[in-house]
Amino acid sequence: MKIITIGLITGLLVLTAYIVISDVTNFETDAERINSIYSETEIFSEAPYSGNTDEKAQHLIIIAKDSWKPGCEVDDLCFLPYEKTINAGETVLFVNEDEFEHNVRLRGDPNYLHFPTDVIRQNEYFVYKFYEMGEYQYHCTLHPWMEGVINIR
Ligand SMILES: [Cu+2]
Repeated sequence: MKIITIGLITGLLVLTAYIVISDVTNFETDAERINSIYSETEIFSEAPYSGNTDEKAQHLIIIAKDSWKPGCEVDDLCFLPYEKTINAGETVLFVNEDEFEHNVRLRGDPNYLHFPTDVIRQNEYFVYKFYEMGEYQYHCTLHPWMEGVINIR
């Protein structure tokens, strides 16, 4: 009985440690990915006329590969991650890892994240700074199944 209890406690500790470490790793991966997007200038470039800030991005949203095909919405995998919560005044980098062009527009609002005529081509990115609190539902008008949410708190 004692051995089983010790075994269970050890198992729980290992599991907790794994969850904590993988969380931290994910966070670092996000920041590292932003850095590599900025530094790999032979691959990634800033989309012309997009974004609203020259500041460095703090958060990352990826326009997923093959999101031009219907189906990514089934598991909310068109924009990665589908939902993100950030603080007011923070910046988000949107990068297109799909081979087709996309846009990112706010839903049900004349506001936009970038100009309607503007598109983000493969490996292009733009940075947007969110000032006002609220829930921002956005989508791609070229592929209406592509949806995502940003919560500003
Ligand atoms: Cu699209």
